[in-house]
Amino acid sequence: MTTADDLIKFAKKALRNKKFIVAIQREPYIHTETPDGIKLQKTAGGAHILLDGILRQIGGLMVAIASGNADSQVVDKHNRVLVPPKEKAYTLKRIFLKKKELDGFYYGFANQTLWPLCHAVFVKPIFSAAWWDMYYKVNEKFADAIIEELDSEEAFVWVNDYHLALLPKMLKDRSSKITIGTFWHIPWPTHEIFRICPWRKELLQGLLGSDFIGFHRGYHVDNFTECARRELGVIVDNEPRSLEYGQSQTKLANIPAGIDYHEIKAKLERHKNINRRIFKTHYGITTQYTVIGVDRIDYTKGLIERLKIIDRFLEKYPEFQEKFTYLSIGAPSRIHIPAYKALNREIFDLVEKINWKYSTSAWQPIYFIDRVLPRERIFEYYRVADACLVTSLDDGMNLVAKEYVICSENDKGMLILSKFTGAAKDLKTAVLINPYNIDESADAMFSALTMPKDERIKRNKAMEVAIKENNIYKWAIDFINKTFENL
Ligand code: GDG
Repeated sequence: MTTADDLIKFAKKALRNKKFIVAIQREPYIHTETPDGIKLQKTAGGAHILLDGILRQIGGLMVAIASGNADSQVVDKHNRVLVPPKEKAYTLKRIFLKKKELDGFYYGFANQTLWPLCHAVFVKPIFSAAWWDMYYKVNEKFADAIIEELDSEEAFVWVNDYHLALLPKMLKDRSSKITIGTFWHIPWPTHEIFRICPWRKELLQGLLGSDFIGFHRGYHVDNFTECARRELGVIVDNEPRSLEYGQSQTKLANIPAGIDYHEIKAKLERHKNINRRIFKTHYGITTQYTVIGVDRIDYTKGLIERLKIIDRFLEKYPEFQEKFTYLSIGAPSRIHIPAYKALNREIFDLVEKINWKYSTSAWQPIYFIDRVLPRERIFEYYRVADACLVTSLDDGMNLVAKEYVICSENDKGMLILSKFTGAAKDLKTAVLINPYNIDESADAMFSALTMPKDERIKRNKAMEVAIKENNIYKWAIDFINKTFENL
């Protein structure tokens, strides 16, 4: 199994004489004003938490957008601050955006154009020239911030995700001393979908500034290749996959992201006395079965379908009424976007409807907690929940699925996982569902909750081995290796 030490040793060798820079939209630490002074908070979420874990091990620089209301008060004149406060393991360089820039770049182009364009969930992307201009401008700000940090030395820049598709080319155009690896954390659509985007060529050209582009799954690699071939006429080499475009060569591969197995296990060790009473203490839940869901509140996560599955499950298996609770931890996300506002309302209405349909004076089937909880708390809930429901309609990977498997006890928990997550390819022994098929998914929930202990242990062990082997450190090593291969 690959460890943090392996990554440190590997990075020291591979990145010798090179500055390590991570470019990512979201910062993992924010500074906020409180009555007791400025406090530091860790933000919730996916990709930036993975990259924080890596930077804490090997050091370097992270460039990200400032989002805390006291962020500007703690940075130096180059907008830098050392994080985390005790370890001071790496430098966080913040980019400060005006509201108009954030609106166009983040709430506009990134999350109302690219996000729905890349996820097959039938939400129409919105194309706005004003948003595109802001997206371009903010990508340039990232390029400026990175170039400002470079002197004569060479650098390796790890670009993250759909917010920064133009950055690789912008960097390559300005410096020949930068090697760029880009990881695209969300799906890449088929050409039939991608071709509707007015800026499709610019997006592809931007990304092809990378020496390497990583995706979670092979079909994302294939879709990207097909888009680049049909839009830009790139020459495709398949062994290994690389695209030749003008003078540039970009390698592509799928490198499914892992999680920090050790960090989570160590955190759990400190909470090993937790038992099911935690649900009673925190929410008054006393039922025999508790099923958990943990997500950003996003239409890609299939939250409406999930509620319908629970409704159908209680209808079809009435013996579970009063014995079953679904606890949903839903972190509010992108709340300024109309589609997300509507989703929140729809969830609220459906929860109320289902609770009204089944509840008795002593029981309600659904608890929906719409706020961000501390990470440790989520791990405690994972540990004791009887099942975890992941119902994404399309998802690059889904880290929650992996976290749940390693936190839950092998003989008790069971993951019910949408086939449409990248994680489903790594966690083949989960109970796999098509979340659009409500009836079958309700049956799957029944079989997960009533599964014989032996089978449960066997399935969980197989998943645990896969997660342990393909952990975050292996992912990072593979990513860096692929970027420098044949250079
Ligand atoms: C993108 C891609 C890909 C959730 N609620 C709270 C909280 N979380 C944490 C979970 C998990 C993370 O957020 C969510 O990760 P996902 O992978 O499920 O989803 P996205 O945010 O959509 O991430 C995705 C990922 O990038 C990485 O490549 O897997 O496909 O869409 O870690 O535990 N954390 C805390 N409080 C909460 O309330 N602290």
